[in-house]
Amino acid sequence: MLTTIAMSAAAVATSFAVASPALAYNSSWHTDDGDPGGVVYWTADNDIVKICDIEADGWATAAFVYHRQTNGTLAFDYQFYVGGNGSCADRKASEGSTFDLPENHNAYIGVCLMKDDWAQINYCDWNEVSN
Ligand SMILES: [Ca+2]
Ligand SMILES: [Ca+2]
Repeated sequence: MLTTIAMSAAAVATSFAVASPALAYNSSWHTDDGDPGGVVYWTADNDIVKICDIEADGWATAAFVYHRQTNGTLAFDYQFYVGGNGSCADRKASEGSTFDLPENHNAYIGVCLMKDDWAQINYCDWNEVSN
């Protein structure tokens, strides 16, 4: 009985720890399919790009991350994906140089549906966000 109570308390504490940062994102948008299967959350603080697969549709959710250079052109930074309805993944500046986007340069992020190990990419929705 004591073990059960302790585990419940730990589960509650974990869900709070996960929920808090999710409320602090700066912008969010969905993939372009009619009943969207993917969503992205952008947080300028720590350059957090979080994506979630929100539909059991046979597609994973992918993100493509660029930044706007001083000369106006876009520079590619990284891409990643997460598959499985209800699954989320994120990348952030604190994970290393690839993910540390330049400050005071807009980020340009696409959220897409992806399948077959990047062979099919569709329903992308792009947004340029300040950083
Ligand atoms: Ca930033
Ligand atoms: Ca899916």
